[in-house]
Amino acid sequence: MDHASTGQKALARIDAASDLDSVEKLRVEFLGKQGSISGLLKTLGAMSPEERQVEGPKIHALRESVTAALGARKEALEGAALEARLAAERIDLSLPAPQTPRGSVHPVSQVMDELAEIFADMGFAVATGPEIEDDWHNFTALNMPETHPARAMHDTFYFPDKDAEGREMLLRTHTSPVQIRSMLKQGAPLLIIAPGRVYRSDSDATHTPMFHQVEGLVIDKGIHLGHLKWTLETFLKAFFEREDIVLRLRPSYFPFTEPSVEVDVGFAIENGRRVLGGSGDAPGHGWMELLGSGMVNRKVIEFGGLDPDEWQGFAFGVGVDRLAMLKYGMDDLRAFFDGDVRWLQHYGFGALDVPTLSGGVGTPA
Ligand code: 2NL
Repeated sequence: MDHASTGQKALARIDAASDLDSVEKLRVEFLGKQGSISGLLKTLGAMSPEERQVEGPKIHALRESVTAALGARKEALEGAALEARLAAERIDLSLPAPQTPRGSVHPVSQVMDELAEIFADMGFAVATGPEIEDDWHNFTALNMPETHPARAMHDTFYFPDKDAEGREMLLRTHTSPVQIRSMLKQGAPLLIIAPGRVYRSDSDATHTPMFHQVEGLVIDKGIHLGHLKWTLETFLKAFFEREDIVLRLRPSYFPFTEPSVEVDVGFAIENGRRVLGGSGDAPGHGWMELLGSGMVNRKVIEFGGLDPDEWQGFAFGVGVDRLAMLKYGMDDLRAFFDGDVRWLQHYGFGALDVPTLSGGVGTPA
């Protein structure tokens, strides 16, 4: 048997192997259980001691040289593969970093923050409460009797089951129940705003079944309509960032206030858009109904656990979505709740924006 020529052939084939798969196949062919060199090793057992002494070292040397060649070839191929990968994967550190998607603050959240800030400057605290209410806190305590039309099924979302006290359960139709709860819990004097989500079974171009409201309540001794007017005027001037905001108070009716006052704000038309400011009676100007308010009805003060001969108060309510539209020039209410990120990219606010900084341009006439 010519081991030298077997070895030369094996080494030549190993050197010619062009990938790791081929190297592995050769390893199996030579050194595997059924491999040719393994076969040679097995023949040693059948030899005479003399023969084995001659053949043994040759076969072992052959196995060692083939093993070494396989290892060297494998290492060389792996090295080449790594080189190729490094060359292909080179990182260009001068390329701009990929954009990180950036979120933004929804205009409704922004306006709620602005309102909290403005009213905090006047001494108001922010009060919150449940969105699932009972009909006593939502209606009865607000002097809205069983027969009041707002209680009707077509305006209010009722739950199928009553609570433990047998009260109808519903999605609050305004944030007034929060203020009733605050009166009962904290007593008087009281200065609070109650911002939040409210629900009415209503859906068209200008009404969504969920919308946002902020109500304000002041209870103290000797509170009168003058306090109401000053507070709303100061709030609206700060919110719209204009000193020339003019209010018009009109008599109205709400069950929870007496007297009740509808508040209009004067506007001008500039570049086809309604912009708040100036008297609504000036030529080319008009009045826009903005919020409802009034002196808290004596019965409501009693429902809040207070003596109406000792404590008086005023209250108001305004739509937050409407305020946002007016200040920031948005004209479609439904877009507020579509969840289209393009709308938010356009109208949304940076997390670090100062809440009172106005970018308002008015709303279409
Ligand atoms: C509107 C009218 C208003 C109130 C809300 C109120 C709350 C309590 C007592 C008395 Cl606890 N009143 N809230 C008062 C007047 C008007 O909202 O048109 N909102 C959009």
